[in-house]
Amino acid sequence: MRGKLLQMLLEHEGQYVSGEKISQHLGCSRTAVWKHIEELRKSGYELEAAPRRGYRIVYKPNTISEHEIKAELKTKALGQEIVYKDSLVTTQEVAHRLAGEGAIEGTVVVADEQTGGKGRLGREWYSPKGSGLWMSIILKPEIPPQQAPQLTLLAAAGVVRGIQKATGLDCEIKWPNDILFNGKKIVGILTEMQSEPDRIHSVIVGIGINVNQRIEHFPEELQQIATSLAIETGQEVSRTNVMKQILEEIEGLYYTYLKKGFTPIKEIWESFAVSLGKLVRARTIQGVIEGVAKGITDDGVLLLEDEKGEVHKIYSADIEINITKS
Ligand code: BT5
Repeated sequence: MRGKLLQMLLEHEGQYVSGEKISQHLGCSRTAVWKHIEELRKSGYELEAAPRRGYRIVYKPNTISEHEIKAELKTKALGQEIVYKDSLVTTQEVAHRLAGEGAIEGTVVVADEQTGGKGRLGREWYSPKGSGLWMSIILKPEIPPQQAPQLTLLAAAGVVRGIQKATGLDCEIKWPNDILFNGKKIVGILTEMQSEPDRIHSVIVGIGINVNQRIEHFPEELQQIATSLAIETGQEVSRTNVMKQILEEIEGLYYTYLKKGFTPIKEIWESFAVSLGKLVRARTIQGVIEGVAKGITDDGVLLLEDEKGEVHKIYSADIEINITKS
């Protein structure tokens, strides 16, 4: 009920909506409407009430509101189903469970805080309360499992575009999954899948975005390497808007991908890639390889050309840029 009321007020943002219209829409009494308005006020919304004119929103708190997002989101699938929780261990786990239970494609799990946010290879993702965007998108593409890494690159390109729209910041991508601003990590992406050898059940694209943290809010070990949208823009950023823009951009790229394949996505990705053409150091499980990043293959594999002109295919690694030859 409260959600429906909020959605109605948001759809008429800036205008008054009469108590009568609201009570008709919600199918409840005017007194019940007033009670729901009070509840919205308690959760941080500022609502103006004018005699004979009705109610209107004058201030929205910087929370992640599924109703706010849905009122503004222009997508067919992504985010049309949103599962929001104040706190989760990790949104990935919940998304995996929901995908297994038949959640529709595009379902997004989002939390205000993660107590056990996951990075790659068992690493931790720092996900404090109230300042970031921690979300997992469920996709069900009909592609062979070996092509799933392409979706990490697709998501990264969508995130860069979404951040550009929401804040004007031009971020860069460091292969495969880091999004950087001025060399500092602002977003991390973790793609996991549920599959059989020849068929994908679902791909869970986990995206963690530092939105409103200040530098002193990061643990010491991250202060030199991490940043947030608020630090870089110098102002508080609406998490709802960032989420909306990113979901719209990823969906646009995803439909292009399903129709035309990876080539157009690859071109967009390459236009944001920071490492291409540079001497980089790749730390893989097999060892360290240094070389010039030549590009990525159609499977999203990084190509490194070493001093001897030999080209190495890098499937998974951590990349260091701006290195001096060792
Ligand atoms: C990643 O791993 O960058 C993937 C992060 C994915 C997080 C999202 S949030 C929603 C969803 N639910 C989850 O539980 N996870 C996903 P990786 O490339 O392994 O980078 C991890 C490393 O980044 C850590 O070892 C730290 O050095 C650094 N790091 C941790 N938290 C960070 C933060 N908030 N901002 C910047 N860097 C961070």
